[in-house]
Amino acid sequence: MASRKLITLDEFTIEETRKFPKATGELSALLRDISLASKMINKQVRKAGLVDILGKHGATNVQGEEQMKLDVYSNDTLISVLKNSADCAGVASEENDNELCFDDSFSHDSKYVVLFDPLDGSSNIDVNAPIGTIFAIYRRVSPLGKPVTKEDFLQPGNKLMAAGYVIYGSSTMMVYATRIGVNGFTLEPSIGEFCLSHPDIKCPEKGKIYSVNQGNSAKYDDRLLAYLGYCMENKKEEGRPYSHRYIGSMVADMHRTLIKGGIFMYPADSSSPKGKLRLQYECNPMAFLIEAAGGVASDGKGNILDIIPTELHQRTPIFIGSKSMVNKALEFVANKETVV
Ligand code: P6P
Repeated sequence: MASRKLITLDEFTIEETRKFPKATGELSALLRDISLASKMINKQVRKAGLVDILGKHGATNVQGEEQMKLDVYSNDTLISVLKNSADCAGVASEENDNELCFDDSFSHDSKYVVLFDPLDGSSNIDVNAPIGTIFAIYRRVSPLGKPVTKEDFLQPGNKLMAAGYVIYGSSTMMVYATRIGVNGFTLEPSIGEFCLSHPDIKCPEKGKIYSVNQGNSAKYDDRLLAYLGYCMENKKEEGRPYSHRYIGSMVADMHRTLIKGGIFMYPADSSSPKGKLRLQYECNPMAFLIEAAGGVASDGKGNILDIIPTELHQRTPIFIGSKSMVNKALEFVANKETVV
């Protein structure tokens, strides 16, 4: 029996474009550019232990975090590919202090800007744990024909056009959301193509896994500790507590949450009053994606996607995943009934 036809990312995005007569194909082309950069990153990630690319770069980024060599390579690769893209007017990265407004005539007429964390979870690189690239695509708000401005990068998550991640794990997958849904593509190394493997992903309404760095518990407030206590108590209807899983790489913890259901949290604590994770290139893209899959994302008070950004690298607490689990957490943390 003939094997099922593989649908490549290129074929899929072209088909999706055809569904919208007014679509120009620029967003699809941008997604393909990001997939190209991720394949180049994947090539280095897969052999990191064999060449002198592992280990520290010797510099620190705007976050004050020690840069790993793969961080720098990944960042440089994404910037280079997107700068040469006909569809990207500028980028902002976790690794760069400020946004990069591409100043050439082509880019002046490009409609989109891309924000990214080029290699999230990089502290896991030298222990071979899953790491990933997170990206967010906005339509620019500044006028065409000129360089983009800071405002183009400070839009709320509810203005996103597309967002997603590439996870470099047991396989390499690209998962992205547009306003019409979430689809996952697995890299087929023998042909060098991302192929549709997880069409129309939905985040289960309920789950049994909670994901948080409990090592921070001494810094949590009483409401959050009460919720963690709830997670650890036997659930009468199931006769067992939730399971706890924490990889320490947002992309990996979020991919499991998306596929299996559950809740991922990086709350505020006494030493990080705004949480650790960054709004514009970690929390917003993941919130956009999880909501497109039927889940929810909150900062503990309201919807992550409604936060109006004021700084490019600002942080936010995050509670994200299966709707019923996030709302249960918010009953404890926000002391309100169903918040999102
Ligand atoms: P902690 C990785 O450094 C990261 O930015 C996210 O990928 C991850 O979810 C989080 O930080 C882990 O932080 O404090 O638990 O090590």
